[in-house]
Amino acid sequence: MDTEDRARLIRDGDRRALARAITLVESARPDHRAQALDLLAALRPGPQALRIGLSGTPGVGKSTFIEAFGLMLTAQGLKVAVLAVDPSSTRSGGSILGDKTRMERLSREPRAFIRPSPSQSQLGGVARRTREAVALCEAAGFDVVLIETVGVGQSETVVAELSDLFLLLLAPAGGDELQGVKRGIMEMADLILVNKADGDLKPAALRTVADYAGALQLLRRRPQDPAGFPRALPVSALADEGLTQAWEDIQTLVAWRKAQGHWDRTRAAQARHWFEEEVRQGLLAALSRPPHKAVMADLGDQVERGALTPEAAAALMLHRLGPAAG
Ligand SMILES: Nc1nc2c(ncn2[C@@H]2O[C@H](COP(=O)(O)OP(=O)(O)O)[C@@H](O)[C@H]2O)c(=O)[nH]1
Ligand SMILES: [Mg+2]
Repeated sequence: MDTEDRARLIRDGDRRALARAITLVESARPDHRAQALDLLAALRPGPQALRIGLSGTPGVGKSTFIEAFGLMLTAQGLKVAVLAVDPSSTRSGGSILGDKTRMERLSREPRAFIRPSPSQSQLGGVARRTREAVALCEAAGFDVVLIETVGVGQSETVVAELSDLFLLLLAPAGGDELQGVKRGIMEMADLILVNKADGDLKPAALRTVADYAGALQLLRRRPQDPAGFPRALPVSALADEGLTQAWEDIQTLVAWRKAQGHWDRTRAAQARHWFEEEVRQGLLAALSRPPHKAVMADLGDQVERGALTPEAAAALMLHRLGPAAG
């Protein structure tokens, strides 16, 4: 099948074609890579989805939230795609696969598309391919793309670079501590959702919301926020409570950011970021492929023998990569 056929099927919303295209962008084979680049280029410019990043530690209720939130959106007639950046997927064998059965109702919904995390060992690799999967979902006309990640520190930063909006899902705290959420992660959040605000946990959830609301006020004001944001609110994914409020807040933020030009500026800065990241990763990959791999090995040997200093050998290598690089 050629690029134009693939692109047309994806634009028409053919789910099989979309799934196959995501497999294509995840492939490391050079011929697949070339086809993937052609396809991504053929699909631009296209419609934009609202890309929502969602992070939280295991057990906080991400899958339950995505199912409830996704069903709320599809019930409104919106098309929702769910992707995952899961740095542990190689170890766990792809946890969202298990989640797909957990998100059973959403996966049966014709307006929803759920894609398990690609199995790659490197967070950087997973993230780059996920970014391309997001682009494919946008081209396929999804209104909302939810990008889930397990909170392990680094992956939130990556997901934030993929998203228009970043949601942090937390559980009610037992004591008065802020659950060890790192300041850097709090600073990325647009909405902090304290989940499990139901039953016995409700009072603790409301206290936690108040704690985080206070903590958010102490953070430096960000230019991309209207008054009152970022904010914390209680939700219950299980009881389907607070989700409408969360969606309203999201829409308020989006409308404001679009009107103020932040939306376009952020997307432009993200595009630049991913361009630079691709180049960095490409250079790194080139070092472990012919012809550079052998030169690296040879120079390394010389450094070991003391025939060259590390810095002199590095200068030689960089000069080989391109006279300006050194
Ligand atoms: N009480 C309560 N339990 C919840 C809620 N959301 C999720 N859970 C439960 O928390 C556990 C972990 O949920 P899951 O969605 O798998 O969390 P994930 O690991 O973040 O994807 C499950 O037993 C859920 O039933 C909620 O809103 N209220
Ligand atoms: Mg889960």
